[in-house]
Amino acid sequence: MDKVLARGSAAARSRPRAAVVSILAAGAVVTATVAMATSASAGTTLGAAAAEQGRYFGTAVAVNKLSDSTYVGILNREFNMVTAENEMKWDATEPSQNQFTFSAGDRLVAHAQANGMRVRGHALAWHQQQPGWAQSLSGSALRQAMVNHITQVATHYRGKIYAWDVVNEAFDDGNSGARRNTSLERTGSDWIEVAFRTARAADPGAKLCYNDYNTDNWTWAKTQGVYNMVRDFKARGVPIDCVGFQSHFNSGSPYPSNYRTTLQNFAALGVDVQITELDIEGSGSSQATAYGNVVRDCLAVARCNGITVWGIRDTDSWRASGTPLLFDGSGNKKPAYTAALNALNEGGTPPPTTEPPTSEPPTSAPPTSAPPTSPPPGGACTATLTSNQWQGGFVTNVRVTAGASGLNGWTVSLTVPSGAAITNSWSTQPSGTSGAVTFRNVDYNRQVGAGGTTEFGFQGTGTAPTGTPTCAAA
Ligand code: 9MR
Repeated sequence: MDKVLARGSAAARSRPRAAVVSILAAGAVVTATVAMATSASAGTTLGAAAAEQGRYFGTAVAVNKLSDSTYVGILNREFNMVTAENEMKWDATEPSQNQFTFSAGDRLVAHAQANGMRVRGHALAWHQQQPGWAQSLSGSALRQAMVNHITQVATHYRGKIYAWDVVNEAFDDGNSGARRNTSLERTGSDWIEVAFRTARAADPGAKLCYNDYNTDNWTWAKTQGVYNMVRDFKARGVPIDCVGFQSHFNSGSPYPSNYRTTLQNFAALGVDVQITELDIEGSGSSQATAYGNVVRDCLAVARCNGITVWGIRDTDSWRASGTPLLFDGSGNKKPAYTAALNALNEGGTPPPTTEPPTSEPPTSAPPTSAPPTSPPPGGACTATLTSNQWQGGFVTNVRVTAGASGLNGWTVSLTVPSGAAITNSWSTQPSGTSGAVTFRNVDYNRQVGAGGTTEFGFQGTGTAPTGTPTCAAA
């Protein structure tokens, strides 16, 4: 069988190394190389503009606000990634030991899936927002409770989470650069790597992130402390895929001019970087400038996957009095919104498009003719698949290329192999989960200019689909 080199999209690129190795061992199907979508058109929403750059734009969501029509209107129009502001935390999901309640988190996942959004999971292990019973534990009882919690929650959401904040805020503020002294830390200093290994075993398809605040300024001791931990984890093979920079900025912790340097230096360790809880206190043009700077810094770093703001309207914010978000209390766009959108549309460095070779090249004969460089004349669109397969599951990215007339709505049809099932999808609405499935555009990727491209994806159990799907104008 052919050897595989999974490469291409940001999703394929960032699959855990172990997953790539298992495909190689299994000798699965060859995947195609895909450059990221960059079309000339400007996105008119945050999500669409970020997608043009191969990134996402997300927000924290408070699930009880999903009945607020203004809130949901902005959410569905602007964002293509969501984080549960509180609903997936330890106190919310395991209020009594080993009794799990997932209903609120499940509501958010369902809303995301129905609207073509992805989900960041937040947060598996953290010293705050622990249920009372966990606060009273220590030592091996707490360690075991943490491992069980991570296993149960990550297993429940397996296949539905783009990235998990596995460990949150484990470093001290101040000048020590040391780890925070918490009951989790006192279970043994290996607790963070145990948390990552546990999460990997429970959901091998999710990117696993370390997430913290006040790690934005490269010169700060806390930043250096986290950097040294990530470098050590990469050197020792601890399964970490990404670092989340919360980026809660205010006068005490302002946007630092070396922010881009921080993102670049972490990415150079071989992890993705994500801006996970962005809010910037202030108003008017100074706030707008800072938002624009953050967006430009992310776009300048190939491995910066995307940006999540910590709420929608100022009144939704945990720091409401600081008016730190992109929409005012009535849901109107602020100057900060326009600055962020414009910065997205300026473009930046595309995400990585190739994976460095990890094994011998494919043994199969190369194609006998060059692949088409443009869609066939008269065809409305073409679609290509890039998949990454691991034992028991897969992620597939689909690239849609418009023909000479452009697209105002599209569908892609393919057959999911027997025994396989789709568990999650993004930037699309699938007609089903198995057998013959048709994927329809969502609002923000309906229009594709002539020769332009857009991407969507899905994750599933079993074997990834292969071949060339059918693409049609809707
Ligand atoms: O926004 C969250 C707020 O509703 C909660 O009361 C608070 C409790 O700790 O947590 C807030 O979210 C935090 C996030 O989970 C981790 N980073 C800091 C965020 C703001 O405090």
